[in-house]
Amino acid sequence: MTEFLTPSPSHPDMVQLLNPEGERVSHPDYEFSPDRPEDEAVRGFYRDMVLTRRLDVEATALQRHGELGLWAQLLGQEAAQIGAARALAPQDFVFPTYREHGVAWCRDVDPMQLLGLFRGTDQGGWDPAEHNFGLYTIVIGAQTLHATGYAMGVQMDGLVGTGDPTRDTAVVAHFGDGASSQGDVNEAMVFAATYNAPVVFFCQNNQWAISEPVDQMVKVPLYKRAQGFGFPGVRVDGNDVLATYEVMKAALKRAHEGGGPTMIEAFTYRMGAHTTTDDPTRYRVSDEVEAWKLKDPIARVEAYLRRGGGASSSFFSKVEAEADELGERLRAGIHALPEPDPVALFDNVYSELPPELREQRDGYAAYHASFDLEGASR
Ligand SMILES: Cc1ncc(C[n+]2csc(CCOP(=O)(O)OP(=O)(O)O)c2C)c(N)n1
Repeated sequence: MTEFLTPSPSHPDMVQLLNPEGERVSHPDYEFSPDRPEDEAVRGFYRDMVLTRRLDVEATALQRHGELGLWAQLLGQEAAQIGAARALAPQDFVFPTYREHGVAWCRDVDPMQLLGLFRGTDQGGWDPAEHNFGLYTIVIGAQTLHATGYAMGVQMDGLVGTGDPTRDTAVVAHFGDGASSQGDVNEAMVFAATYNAPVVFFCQNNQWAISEPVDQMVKVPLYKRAQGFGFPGVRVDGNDVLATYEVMKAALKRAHEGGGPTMIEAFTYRMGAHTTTDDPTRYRVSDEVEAWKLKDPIARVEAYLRRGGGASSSFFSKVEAEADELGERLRAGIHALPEPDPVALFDNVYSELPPELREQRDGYAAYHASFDLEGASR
């Protein structure tokens, strides 16, 4: 890969506040200043990341046992997501892609609802208005347009630049490095820039769009794209939860105050497969994965807390016990979910199904019923 796509940890263009060894480092423009005592905030981040990883590991195992149709792992991207989500104000609204399990966690979406979606028992079971968290989007990049439109609406409702921190509202669009090649993303950025919309474009550059490496798609660093649209772009170490939190906080503040859009490129790595249907050993070398393991987002926070005495060993055991409980809850909960109804695919799209789709639905229902008949006649 070319140098500009693989910044060194000390690269001035990449904001980092906690290095892979778990040591605090300084940056001229960003300082870690959480809204709680520092150690308490870091312990909170650690807990969020460990529980999110456990959800991911359990869901992956459940898919392997045939309990889920598919799972999109977030392994390695916990810091990018938790840092970004914990910086949000309650009234901010998030438009996710399909891998934002850490953001869902921070927005209080019950993990069982994520499992229901990937099991096919519902088509996105949470109420976006209740959580200020949209439904997962599989069509890559589509949600960036929704986010920009929503942000323009927020602006028209007078919820930007009021000076009231409980009212000023920002909107976040999550997307990946691959999605940045989509027309939708570029259109969303043009509109956001021209209307000065309060939107943060949060790109998790996890280096791969399924089997396509980022340097096959991108000829300038992603964060520099923003400049072309006329708003700031920042690259942050996406495996550093402290830095991600601060960079996101600054971008949200700018949006709240009426400063307009920002693009954040969280430089991270997808340590697992694209989804459970993918085999990454066919297109990437294990050396790369091993190198990124040394930058594990959770290990560096643990090292920091242990070294500096920010957490006792009983804290770590408590979080581990909580993760075990979560695992048990998910494994038990999956059996309580109903069998997916394949024909439900046609529900909730039109209030009245057009004749052509009704025909398709009936044909599909008859096809499924034929299996039951075969079974019965055996
Ligand atoms: C419009 C559209 N084109 C193609 C696909 C197939 N597809 C699914 S995921 C993906 C790659 C996405 O990569 P990236 O944006 O980097 O996100 P990541 O999965 O790495 O988080 C593609 C091409 C799709 N879902 N939607």
